[in-house]
Amino acid sequence: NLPHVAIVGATGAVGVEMLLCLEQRNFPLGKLTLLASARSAGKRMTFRGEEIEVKELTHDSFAGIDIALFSAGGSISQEFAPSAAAAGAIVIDNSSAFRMDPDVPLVVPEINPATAKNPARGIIANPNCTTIISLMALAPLHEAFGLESIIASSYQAVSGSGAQGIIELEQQVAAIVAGEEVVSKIYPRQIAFNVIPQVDVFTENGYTKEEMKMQNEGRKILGFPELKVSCTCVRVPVYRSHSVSITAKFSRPIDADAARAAYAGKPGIQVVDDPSTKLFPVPLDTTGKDDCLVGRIRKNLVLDNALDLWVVGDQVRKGAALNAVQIAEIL
Ligand code: 2RA
Repeated sequence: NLPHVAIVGATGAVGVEMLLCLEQRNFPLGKLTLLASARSAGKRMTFRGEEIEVKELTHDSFAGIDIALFSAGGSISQEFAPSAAAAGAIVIDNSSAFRMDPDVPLVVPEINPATAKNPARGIIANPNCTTIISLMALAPLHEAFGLESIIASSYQAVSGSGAQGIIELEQQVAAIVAGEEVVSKIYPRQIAFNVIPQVDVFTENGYTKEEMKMQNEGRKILGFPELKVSCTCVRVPVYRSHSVSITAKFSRPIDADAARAAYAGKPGIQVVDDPSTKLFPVPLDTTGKDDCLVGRIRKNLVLDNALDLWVVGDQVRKGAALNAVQIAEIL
């Protein structure tokens, strides 16, 4: 008997992509239930040629559900994930609500798949998109050369703020072209033709929550509490893919050729790197695609045993929806 799957937050940017991934990957499911806020209930979405009506999320929505994919924000996950688990579902939560809970596995299927088995609380957490995309490029190198530290700057798409982020960028560009007033609702400054060095709120050490996720989640996923990370997360006027510029220091000597060799055969990551032909990854290459792309691989000029690289990935897909569906495939 095939599993009954639910998507919580089905009408959001990630929820829509989860449905697409389930369909495109021909996920073996018997029934699909779509859940969202009262505001979205009643909408109809298409899955495998069949129209499905979105139902309002309640604590009683999970009877008979085997796997519940959540992507409706941290507070919805905090409130409803325990009810879903209590009803017998395994929850795969895309929010940050449970990621650092010691009883909740934090999983990137290409890196630590075994941790997804038999989750103690019936909840598995999907890591932050910037962390997933960065680790897709770093995990193969960690395995071969022993990662010690990461210094990174991210260039994050507006889709990271959900559908509203995309709308804000579009509306601002249109206003500028029309010579009209530019309105910023979800960002502290204008995002069109600008970059904003703030993603999520600032914490007491001067880093934002988003920047600390790279360290905290990276340590947990790699099972490596000593990993050192310093990160600057920047919002850029790009629709869907995040890019990350990384300086990684290793305990063993490394060079570009050795790094390229370490990627050979690794799933989910492809090397796109030939500066002589202007070949390097850009956000437009990865949008809508499964794989992350890594390029600009070169020895760092300041630190020993260090490598600089540039990795790009679709933050809605591999950064969220696809990673969650791949965890469901493990189950
Ligand atoms: C962002 N990584 O880009 C966060 C959440 N998706 O806003």
